[in-house]
Amino acid sequence: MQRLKLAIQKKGRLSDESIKLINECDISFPSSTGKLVTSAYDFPIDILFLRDDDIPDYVQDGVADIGIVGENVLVESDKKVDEVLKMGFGKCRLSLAVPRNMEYKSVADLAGKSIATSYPKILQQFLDSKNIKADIHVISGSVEIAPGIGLADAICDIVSTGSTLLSNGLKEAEQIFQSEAILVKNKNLSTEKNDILNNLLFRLEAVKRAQKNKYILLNAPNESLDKIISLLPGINSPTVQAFAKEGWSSVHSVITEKDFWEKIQQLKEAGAEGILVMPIEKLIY
Ligand code: PRT
Ligand code: ZN
Repeated sequence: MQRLKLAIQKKGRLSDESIKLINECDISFPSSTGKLVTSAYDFPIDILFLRDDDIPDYVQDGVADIGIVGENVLVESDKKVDEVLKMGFGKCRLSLAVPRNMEYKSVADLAGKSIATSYPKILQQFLDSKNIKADIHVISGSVEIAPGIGLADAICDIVSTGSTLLSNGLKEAEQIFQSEAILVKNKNLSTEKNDILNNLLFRLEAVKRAQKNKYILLNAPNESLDKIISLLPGINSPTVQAFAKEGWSSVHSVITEKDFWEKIQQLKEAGAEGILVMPIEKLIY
């Protein structure tokens, strides 16, 4: 039987979340043996631990069948792979930043300037789209120090909280690309490997959906049941059970994290009591 080869980052910002998500799909493998490849015990996948920059290349060439990588790295690499699923972690943006004391009104202020970056392709595309000509200096790390040491007038780098820019005397001027971790696959997977991938996706989607939803259990006075049910669409409709105490019912449903606190407030105002909210492990429609 074939096994699907999944590439994840060996050590870095995407490693822990990638491993956590795989484990939450009830797929386990020996932890940090220092090996480059390891086999899952209970699912037909082998896991390859790689540098993130190598993942698009390995997936394109079929050394790995699928991989989890930042969209920033994927787009910059320009490799031919299929995008399968956004993973919901590793969120960041690629931004242009300039010295704090530089007057910056628009991207036109960067014309003729030098910009240091590790993302020359994405930056060039952005500048072309704005019809701006600038000098791109490719450097592989510590991009944020370039203006301070006189290497460049501006930088284009990954920003998450913005504190690295701040501590290097820079300010964010333009956000040019939004990124998160993404699952990619080789374009020519065998039918058997595609079946394993679909099985994995089924689990991943159930876990991701569960993370976005909560199970809610509450007591409702019968006279408010209609109002409370209208607030709780559930997967189909909420489950309502008669309560031992006369005139009351127990209501079970699923609510999304998005409008969670607003919903709880509305439910309380409608007369709900004893509201219990619980995490969901898997959610399958
Ligand atoms: O060794 P390897 O090559 O595998 O790892 P790496 O050092 O190239 O990458 P790593 O682990 O730093 O990042 C992996 C991926 O995480 C990136 O490709 C992004 O998709 C994503 N990611 C999410 C980030 C950040 N957030 C992030 N904040 N990647 C880098 N940063 C850096 C950024 O370069 C800057 O130095 O963090 C700093 C900015 O952070 P703030 O919070 O101060 O704004
Ligand atoms: Zn890297």
